[in-house]
Amino acid sequence: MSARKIIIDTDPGQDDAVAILLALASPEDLDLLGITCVAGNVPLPLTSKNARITCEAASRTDVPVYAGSKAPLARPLITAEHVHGQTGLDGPKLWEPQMPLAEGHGVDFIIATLRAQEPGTVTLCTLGPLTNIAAAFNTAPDIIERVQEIVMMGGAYFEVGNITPAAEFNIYADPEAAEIVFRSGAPITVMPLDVTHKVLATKPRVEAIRALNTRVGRFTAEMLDFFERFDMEKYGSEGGPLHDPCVIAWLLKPELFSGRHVNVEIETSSSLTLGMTVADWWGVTDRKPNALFIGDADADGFFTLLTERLARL
Ligand SMILES: [Ca+2]
Repeated sequence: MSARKIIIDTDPGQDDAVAILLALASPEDLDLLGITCVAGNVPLPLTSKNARITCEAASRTDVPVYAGSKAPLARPLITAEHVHGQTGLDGPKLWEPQMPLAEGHGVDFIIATLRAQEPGTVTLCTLGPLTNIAAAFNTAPDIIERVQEIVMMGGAYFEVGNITPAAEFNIYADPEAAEIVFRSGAPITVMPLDVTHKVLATKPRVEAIRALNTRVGRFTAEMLDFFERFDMEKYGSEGGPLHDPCVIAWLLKPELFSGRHVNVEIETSSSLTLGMTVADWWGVTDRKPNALFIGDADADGFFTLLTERLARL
């Protein structure tokens, strides 16, 4: 089987960077056509810089990195420096990337790629707010049916929220974009907080990555050293949740995960619950399922996969 073609849409973010590295470490499984950046964890100039730093850390400057949307569709930008640090990638010593941004807008790259490739052969991996994907669907509705699948980190049901009591950051940051994507009809797999909060970068797991004793191993461990502080203080958990790499791990080893096909609607108006992913987990409505909503993961299997793959870089 040939490698599955993917575009990673992202707002790095330490966990985004780990997801990108995992994809770059898996060329026989995943053909990374390009990376499109969006404002999210930090503003666009930083996310588009951090994506290039990550590619350079893996010596993969051949992957085109595009800047995309600098603000949500209909709202002011909110960011999460309180989680990720001022750079978005706090932890390792960072450098000014040498590789330039690819020319053109990330949204145009998504549209052009979906039109150029055979229908049903490109998967969109979304690791940040859904602004770029919704903008592409709005501008070029013909591409929606050409999408093989959207695999996203976003939302929550049992874990409810992390940026507000009711909402997960990626959905809350651009709920109108999320609504467009969930109503698009494209096949969607969701990695909500319900699963990512089970995939914790505990000390022994981080030390196993550091012990690879490679540039990528040290870079990753130093990011995770910083990243875990916030969640350990906030939740008292054993380590930071590796949200975004779940998206890539699912493409590599879906047997590590389990979930349900359910209906997911996005709250876009209530000030109290804005950005909530209203997932019909218990099937109490007759609303049509529109997403595979993941609920559980084999965390040890996930970290074994991640560590083995990072060792290749
Ligand atoms: Ca992210």
